[in-house]
Amino acid sequence: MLYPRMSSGRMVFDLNGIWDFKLLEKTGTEREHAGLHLTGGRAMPVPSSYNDIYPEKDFADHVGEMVYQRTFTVTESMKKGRLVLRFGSVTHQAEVYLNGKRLGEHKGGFLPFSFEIAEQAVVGENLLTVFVNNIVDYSTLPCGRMVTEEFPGLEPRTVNLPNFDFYNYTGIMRPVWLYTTPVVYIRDITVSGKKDGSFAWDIEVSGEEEENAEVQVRVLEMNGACVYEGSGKSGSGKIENVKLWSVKEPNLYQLEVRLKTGEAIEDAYTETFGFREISIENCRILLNGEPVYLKGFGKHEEGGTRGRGTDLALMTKDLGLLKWIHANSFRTSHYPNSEEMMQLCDKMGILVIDEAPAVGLNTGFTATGLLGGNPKGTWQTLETAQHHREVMEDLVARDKNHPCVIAWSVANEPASQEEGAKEYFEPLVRLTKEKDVQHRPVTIVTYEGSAPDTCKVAELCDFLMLNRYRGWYDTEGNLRGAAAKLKAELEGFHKRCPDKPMMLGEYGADTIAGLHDINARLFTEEYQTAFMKAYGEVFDSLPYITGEHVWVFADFATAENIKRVDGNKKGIFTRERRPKQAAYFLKERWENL
Ligand code: GCB
Repeated sequence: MLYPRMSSGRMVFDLNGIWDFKLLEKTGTEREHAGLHLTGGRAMPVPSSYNDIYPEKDFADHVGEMVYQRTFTVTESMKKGRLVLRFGSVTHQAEVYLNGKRLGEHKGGFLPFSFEIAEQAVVGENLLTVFVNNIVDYSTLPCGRMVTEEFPGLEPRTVNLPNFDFYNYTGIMRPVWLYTTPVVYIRDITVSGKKDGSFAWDIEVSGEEEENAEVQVRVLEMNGACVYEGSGKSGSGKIENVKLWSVKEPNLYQLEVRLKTGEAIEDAYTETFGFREISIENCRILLNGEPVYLKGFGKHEEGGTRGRGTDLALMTKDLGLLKWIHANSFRTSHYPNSEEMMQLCDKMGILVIDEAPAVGLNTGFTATGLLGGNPKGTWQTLETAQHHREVMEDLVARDKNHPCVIAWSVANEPASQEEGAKEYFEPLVRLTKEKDVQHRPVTIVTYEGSAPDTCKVAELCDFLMLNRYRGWYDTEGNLRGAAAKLKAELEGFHKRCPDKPMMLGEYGADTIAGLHDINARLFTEEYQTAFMKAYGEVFDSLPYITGEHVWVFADFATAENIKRVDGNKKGIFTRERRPKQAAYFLKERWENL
């Protein structure tokens, strides 16, 4: 799905700003009032998570539905071609109405969706109403559970328990746009470049008389110089002396696409891409033929007040800090990040492991600890398979052209040791590879419960990504023992899959900024540094380790839980992006790696 951009064939209108907002007491209600102006609504910024905008706890932690509303104006000329209403993401489900008429719905909180509205929109003022639902259950991604809470003397009530620790931020969290295209238009562009300068494009054209439309393409350097001209809906070419995209020199190119019927230019769109190759050979991930050791983090897209709402300043600052600490990569844990973030990573030379919002796929486990198992089994209980397929397709469709994306992560910490895991993931891995013309490596990030002799998915992965918390959730305070356990597990996986690159996807210790001790005690900055050092020594002793992603880039908000002191504090930076002591240790380690 193309990002909304202005061109000679397209206009883009910004629907961000202050909307009207109200929580709904009951889900599925108020639809009959969708065509009326909200009364008693509160001001709500878009894009933003709604939760931290006002001070009341019940407001922030509301489970169920809420309604967002605004008006916008449409002119006669905007209705001449296609008029598209596009949401960057609405978390987790949206049902959209225009002037009281239902346009449709979308499930899944971290990918874009759109509606064609030229027919429903009127010239003049239009009323847009969006019902948003934040419930996570065994059919959604991420997963959660509905449980009935019972206390003496109180009416039972249903509560929603996410199966993940990050706070369940909700709302219209990414930009909303209205854009126009001609009736015959560029529906999609796929473009990729290789390290020898060759490249291929594939343009999907839709609309009236699409068979008569001709496509012209040009490849431009970022300074605007044209280095290639060609034509056809699909084709390939080669550029001499191509400047490759890399971490140090993230050179980008643009594919300018023009759609003509007869002499008239109908539609035009310019897509950014890069020339680079990702491959795997002898336990190594190669970027442009050279081994690359991945240094970086699992990273949430969040901060104070705006929650997970798109914030260009914060995103750019985060990537600046990644460069400062000599990281070269991160994983978009545990959901696709915004399109703007992917654009920034292309520009700044950051390698991205692009993760689906598939976290919590483990019915025997919750964010607060073991549930005591589920006799039926995770893969016999979850109803996510079809939705997971749609999400993988949409994720690849959205991010396929980004040179920064070097791999796909299909899920984080599923019940990969349970019977049925292989059968669940095999078709998903296959589908992801089929949909990606670059055939990027695919992984499934696994947890401690999935050991070298029990994991059912290791062979499905192109590289292994393991999350380990030895020295924190077990062996706590005992880094000597933790390092020994870690090393034995890594050796076990290497023995099982001797040709696969292996990296840590998470390891970390909660650390209260400013808490110090003469000895490296739990929760102190000294312990976090000692923890990073102990893990680093293990990695350095095993030549087949191909990367280290620390958990986590910055402290982040979680649901309330006695294991979390005002959120998850495993950040190497605080939530305000100030470095903890371990940041200086990692900066030095990574500079020299
Ligand atoms: C994990 C999860 C991550 C949590 C982390 C923790 O294994 O993948 O989402 O935040 O552990 O700190 O417990």
